[in-house]
Amino acid sequence: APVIHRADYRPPEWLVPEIALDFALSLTATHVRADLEVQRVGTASGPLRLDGDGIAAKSVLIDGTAHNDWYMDGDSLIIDLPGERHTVTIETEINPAANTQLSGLYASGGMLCTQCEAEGFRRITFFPDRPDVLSRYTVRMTGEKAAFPVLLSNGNPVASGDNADGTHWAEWHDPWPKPSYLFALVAGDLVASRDSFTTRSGRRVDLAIYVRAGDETRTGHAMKALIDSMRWDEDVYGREYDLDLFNIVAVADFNAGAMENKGLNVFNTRYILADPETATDGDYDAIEGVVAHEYFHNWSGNRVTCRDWFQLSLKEGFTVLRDQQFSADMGSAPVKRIEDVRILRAAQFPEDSGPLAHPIRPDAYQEISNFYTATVYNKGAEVIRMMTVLAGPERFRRGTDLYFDRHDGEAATCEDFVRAIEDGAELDLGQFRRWYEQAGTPRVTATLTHAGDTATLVLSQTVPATPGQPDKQPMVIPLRTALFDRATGQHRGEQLLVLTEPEQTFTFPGFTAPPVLSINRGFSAPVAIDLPMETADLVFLAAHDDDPFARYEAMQQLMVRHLVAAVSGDLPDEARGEGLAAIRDVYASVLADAALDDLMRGELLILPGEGYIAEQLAQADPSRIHAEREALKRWLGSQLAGPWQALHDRCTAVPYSLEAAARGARKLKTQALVYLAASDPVEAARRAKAQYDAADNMTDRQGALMVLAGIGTAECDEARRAALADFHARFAGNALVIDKWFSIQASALHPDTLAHVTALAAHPDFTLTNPNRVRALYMAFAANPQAFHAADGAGYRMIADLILKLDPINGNVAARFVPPLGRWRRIEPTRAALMRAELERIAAAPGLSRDVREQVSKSLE
Ligand code: HT7
Ligand code: ZN
Repeated sequence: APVIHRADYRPPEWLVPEIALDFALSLTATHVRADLEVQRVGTASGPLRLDGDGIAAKSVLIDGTAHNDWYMDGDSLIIDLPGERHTVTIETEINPAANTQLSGLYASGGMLCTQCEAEGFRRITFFPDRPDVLSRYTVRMTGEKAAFPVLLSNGNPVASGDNADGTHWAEWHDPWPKPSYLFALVAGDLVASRDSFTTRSGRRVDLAIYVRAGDETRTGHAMKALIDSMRWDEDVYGREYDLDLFNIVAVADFNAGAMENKGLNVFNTRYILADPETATDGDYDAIEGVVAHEYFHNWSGNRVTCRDWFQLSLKEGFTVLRDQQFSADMGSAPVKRIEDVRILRAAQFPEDSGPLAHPIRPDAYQEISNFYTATVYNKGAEVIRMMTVLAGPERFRRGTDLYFDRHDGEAATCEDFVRAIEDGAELDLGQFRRWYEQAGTPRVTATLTHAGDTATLVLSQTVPATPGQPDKQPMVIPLRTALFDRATGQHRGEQLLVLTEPEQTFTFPGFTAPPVLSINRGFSAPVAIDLPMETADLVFLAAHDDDPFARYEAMQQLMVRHLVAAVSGDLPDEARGEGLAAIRDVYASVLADAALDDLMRGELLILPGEGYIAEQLAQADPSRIHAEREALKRWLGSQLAGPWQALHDRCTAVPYSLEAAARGARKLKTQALVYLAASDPVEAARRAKAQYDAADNMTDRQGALMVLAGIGTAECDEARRAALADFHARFAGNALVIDKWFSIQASALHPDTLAHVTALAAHPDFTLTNPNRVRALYMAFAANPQAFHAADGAGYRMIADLILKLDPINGNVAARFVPPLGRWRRIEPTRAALMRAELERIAAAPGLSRDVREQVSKSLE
């Protein structure tokens, strides 16, 4: 496949200021007529090039007359045009029901909907399908009134009517010029939940969430999130909504989470529908975050869009930061920060250290869909967050105001964003730009020494080599730092240390005794810190640090160090005993600390993930990591059995509500079961069954089922099977909950998980055509280390088989399963060979999608 390079960007030679689309809708044969007002740019002399993908032109008219002066160049339609402005009319016919890729116009449960980002519009009609061509859209849809009573597109409805033949039509107009990736159309039998929001300048905005009949009772949380987001974006970023209506549609078949089409966001049902019986607290949080994210794109993405897809992080990194800040303001900011860092470490750090590593602004791609990554999204957000750390909130806001003012209505670049922050916040970001250029997670080594009354901190940094980038330059790394006085348990104020050189020394006078270093507080920079620290000092920070993230981090470090030493065979019995005791004592004090709220307590009591432990090792043995982590869990379960049981009892008494205290209790309730299950499965199964049977909400029910599903003890098997059967029967027909049923089993600790997943793939409820169901079973499985890394390679084979089977159906989703196999270089040699062999088997298959081919070939390089 051709490689597209950022350096090759050329501005368009033709613009399309206006487009009128006319759809004659049908599930199997939708007829599309597109009228493009095209305009030559300056003195450009080339022909008009229109992108297409899998479509054929039934007719081409130029200025109203049939024309033969066009030809196909691969998938592109090329027209030689004599003048400066013309009207080009093209007719195409598409089959939405056959569109299993879910890109372009497709059918989902009898409705029609679109997904155009990144390059789906060219599957509907021929067009310069690139984000720097902005057009005003007028859209007319005609369809059977019975099948498609609701007809929606971007902007405002302008006219509608009935025809004598049982069809009806509607016309929509979007006043805001937009790139084709933000076009949307929805036609179906849907009902709306409605509300309204009045903007700060007094504009009343009608809000509607369209769902299938019966689901409208589960839209309240999404609607609240939308209204909260609209208010928050006015308050925090000064951004007001700009149309008279804002529509959301929930669709069951969707490749991603949601899509920010102008005025018509389309959502995966998973990020809209919730009620206490069917959605967990985590689901509620995800809905709030995704609704906000898509809404915030109205400014960061739509009003200011991207010049080209290499600039994707311009809208995604910034919008992720904005949704993270919003969720922090809506709930617990420290807990949100810890969760976001956990996601970054679990999803992005491995990307940065693997064969698919790329900068947040990539330099080249074959298939852009493969670049909707944790790097572009989550590391992109961290990079802009560092600007907020360097500038402070007021100056940063001046920068974003300038950015929106300067580039409103434009297709901008990451460089435009950085320059606006520099100018608005009065900040020099010269060297900082390397964060956009260099891939890889920087490593900072910190050494603290003490002599006389001075503490000296030496910081050095390295950025690891990544594919195509063997040599790296030093980064700007802002590290919020504090030095604690052991005697008082206090520090004298936090300092921001900005590391810019390969090595720098900072001195701190006035310490008569060696202080304890707390560094990268709040995770102010997305780096790994190497800091040789005494266990006692980590215990000190875990107990005393006033920065909640740093406290969490001290606990994580305590456990990571112990586990890394244990799996490396580097832990003599005595040290193992001391390490375990220290961890137990810190756990005991966290369990007993009355000053902690339960949501935060829950964070402090989370064991480091197996993937994160593996990241610390040059080559990991997943079975050793799993065994050692389970051993630690068992130790904590047995040593603290009484406190865990007391905690479970206390939290069980808290009634259901969405308040933080009740949510904290639910989080801890299942955590207590997890630790108990490791040490006393029979008692844990008894408690889990009781929790399951008494559950009046999905958080408790799912937590209990997850624990039961993981217990392999024979005497608990009947309870495990009964609960799984009950869950399936109770929620039959509710697709989102049946997804949970699949993923609970695929992520279970149970020793027979691989066989269970094989059986589940043949279950009548399983289908490869619904991405949520595929992810529920197989993403959960690929993220389950002991099952995926089965010593005989059966887990790798299962994922490779899936990729090969799914690829012809949906290459975009299939490609998402390659990265777990692509980590082979960081796994012990026997498994690495098995993983590589599966990648080679995929690579040898004929007719692979561009998506899978790019990921597999890079993973083998
Ligand atoms: N901007 C949206 C991206 C998206 C997407 C990308 C590739 C394939 C399917 C897709 N659906 C939505 C989502 C977002 O970041 O808001
Ligand atoms: Zn986004």
